[in-house]
Formats: sequence, C-alpha cells, structure tokens
Amino acid sequence: MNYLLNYLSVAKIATDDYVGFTFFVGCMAMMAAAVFFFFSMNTFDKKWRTSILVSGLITFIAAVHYWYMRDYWASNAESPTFFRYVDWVLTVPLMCVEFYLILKVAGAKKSMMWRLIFLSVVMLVTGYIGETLDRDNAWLWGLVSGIAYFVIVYDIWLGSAKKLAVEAGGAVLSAHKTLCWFVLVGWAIYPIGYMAGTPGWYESIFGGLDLNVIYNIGDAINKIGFGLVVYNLAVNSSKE
Ligand SMILES: *C/C=C(C)/C=C/C=C(C)/C=C/C1=C(C)CCCC1(C)C
Repeated sequence: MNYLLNYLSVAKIATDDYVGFTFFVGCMAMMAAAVFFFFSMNTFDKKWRTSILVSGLITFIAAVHYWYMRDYWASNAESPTFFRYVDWVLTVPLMCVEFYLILKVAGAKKSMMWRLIFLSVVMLVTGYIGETLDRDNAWLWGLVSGIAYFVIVYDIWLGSAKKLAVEAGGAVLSAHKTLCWFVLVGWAIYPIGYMAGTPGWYESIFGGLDLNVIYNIGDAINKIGFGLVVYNLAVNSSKE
C-alpha cells in the first residue's frame, strides 16, 4: 500500500489533518463548480454568457490553485501563502468584473470596474506584505487593507454601483444586492483568518483559529456563491 502511494506520489493525509481536508474538499468543490458553470454557459441568452464564463473562470482558477495548495500543504505542512495570494489577485478582480458585467445593462462604465479592481489589488497586496514581508507590522498592513475593503463595500452598497443597480431594477437589482451581502459578510471572513495567522494585539482573540481553514471556508462560500448568484440572475432574467 505504501509502495502504491509512493508510486502515485500521493502524500498521506492524516485523519486529524483538518487543514488538509479543507484543501482537498475545496479543490473538488471548485472543480465541480467550474464544470457546472462552463457547461451551463451556452444554455443562456448571449448577454449573460460572459458573466457565466467569468463565474467559471473564477472557480477554475481557484481549482488549479487549490490543487497546488493541497499538495503544498501535504508535502510541507506550511501555509501556501504565495499560491493563496496569486489565486486571490486573479480571482478577486474577476469578481469586480462580475459587478461591472451585470450592471452593464444599466450603462455601467469601465471606470467603475477599474476603480474596484484597483481597490481590490491594494487590499490584497497590503495583506500579502503583512502576512509575509513585514509580519511585525501585520496589524498596520491589515488596517490599510481593511480601508481598501471598506471603500469597495461603500462603492457597491452606496456609491455609483448602487445607483446603476437601482436604475436596472428587477432581477439585476436583486442579484446586485445579494452580491453586496457576499462582499460585506462573506469577505469579512478573510480578515478573521488574517488575524488568526499573524502576530498582533488581536492574537488572544483569534489566535486559536486556523488561518487556512478560515480562508478555505471563505473561498468556498464566496467563489461558488458569487457564481451561483450570477447563474441565478441569468435563469431569472431569461424567464422575465
Ligand atoms: C476568492 C477570494 C476572495 C473573495 C478573497 C477575498 C479576500 C479578502 C476580502 C481579504 C481581505 C483582507 C483584509 C480586509 C484585511 C487583512 C488582509 C486581507 C487581505 C486578508
């Protein structure tokens, strides 16, 4: 049996390795979601195809990164921070693109999309610095990251994106609202993971939690959830 495992070069996952388990299941979930979105794409009206394609790309990119992160964890028992942030820096801007795509019917401008993308990159780059290059000041980088996050929340809940959603009304407005909730509540999972995994005054509050488990749960909820909201929008507006 050991021989076979070595031959297939599959690292063992201990039965109490919860982190390894969430990487494994996360990988499968992302793969399944990507296949689902890609295959359903052509059943919808042209104007929704790009949105569903982007949902597929988000989960596909995540599936590939989870494949590597699962392996990295199994071989090194270390946080795959690099792969994690490469994944985020590709997928989070794509989630900003989703906002733009669904609001295009109400005349959303590319400038709104680029603003959200810029903010998301600031949020992620500062988070990466705090987690890796300058851990001593993790709280400070986390704060800067958090400010960028709040500006995103403001933009979509109350700013220009909100106005466009109201103009579009109907299924677009309700999808926009659901996505806003994902960003406000679903994305708030990440700072908790960050505080669980970096040194700082908050250590005594979040130190007992595991950064990777929290990030993996956040990713499953947000990436697959976001995609399903867009899928649901395409279904509903095709009925309208
Ligand atoms: C699919 C991946 C997603 C939706 C990742 C989202 C990540 C965040 C919203 C991360 C936010 C962070 C803060 C607000 C402060 C601490 C540092 C971060 C990067 C964990």
